[in-house]
Amino acid sequence: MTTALLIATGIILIVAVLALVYRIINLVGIAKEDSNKVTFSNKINGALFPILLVVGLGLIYWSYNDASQYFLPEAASIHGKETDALFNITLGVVFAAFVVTHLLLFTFPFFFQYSEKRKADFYPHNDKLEIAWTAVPAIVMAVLVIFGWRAWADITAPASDSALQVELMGKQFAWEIRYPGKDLKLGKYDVANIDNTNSMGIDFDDVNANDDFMAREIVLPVGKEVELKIRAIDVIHSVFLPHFRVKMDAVPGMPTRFKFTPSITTSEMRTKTNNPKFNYELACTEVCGYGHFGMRRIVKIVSQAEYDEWLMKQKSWLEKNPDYMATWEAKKAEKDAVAQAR
Ligand SMILES: [Cu+2]
Repeated sequence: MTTALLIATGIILIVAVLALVYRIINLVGIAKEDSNKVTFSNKINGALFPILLVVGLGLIYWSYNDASQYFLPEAASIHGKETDALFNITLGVVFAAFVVTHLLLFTFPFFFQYSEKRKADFYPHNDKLEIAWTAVPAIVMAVLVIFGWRAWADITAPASDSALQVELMGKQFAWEIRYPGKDLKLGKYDVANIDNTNSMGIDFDDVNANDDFMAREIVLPVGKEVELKIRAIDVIHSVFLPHFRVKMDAVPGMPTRFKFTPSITTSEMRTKTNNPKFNYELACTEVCGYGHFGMRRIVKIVSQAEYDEWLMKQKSWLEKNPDYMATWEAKKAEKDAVAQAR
């Protein structure tokens, strides 16, 4: 055992000494060479830069092209076209700057690679140049921000009085949808009224609520301004209507809103996308719990005539729950009794 260990240690030592000798011979060889001599690797490295530039730009083109199949179709709302234009302009400006800087960055090492005939210039400072490359991007960015801010101010401005109001309530894990009835006014609600039947907590003390109805899907007439009144009852959800470029958080205890005007009907979009099964959708875009994926509702954009027809068929919540008002009155009487006893 001891002999075997000694032999192994000896072999390792001999190999280590041989490796060291080889390394020393190598280093002596390098030291002997003329340090100013430019080797062929100078040219190879110089050429690799433009090659990398072409390959890199080619890969960018490929990845954009390959991903484009997943891009959303054209915006189906009026403000959506504006936000898309802002996005594309910003992308264009940033991409142009990216291409110009990378063309310079990757071609300079090729054109200005080391040459014995040339001497490097020392250029430490230039005020005008520094002012220019600080001011130009600052101005461009400021213009982009101002246009974006103006668009956002327009989009989030209060809806007009004639806007169609629709209420969306997020809960784990579904969307509840409420429409005003013929009076075009949504009734009040109170979370204290929420029970197994009255899932949105509609307050029937408010007469405006009497003809309100709940829908399984969102149906909207094309070209009509819609005001979404958004709330949540448990955790933060988020109203996402990607085709209309709408995204607004649904926050418990803090109602939010969003207005938009759909501009392309579902059937027109089916033709445009060449997909007869195409549907607009409402999704939750807040990871709100284990059933988050199920928070999807179909959105139908139809002509005014089709919308009117759909509206005629809808039954108010009270019509669908005829016994509810008796319960409501009983509950109210109970509440009043408790209040009086105090
Ligand atoms: Cu959610």
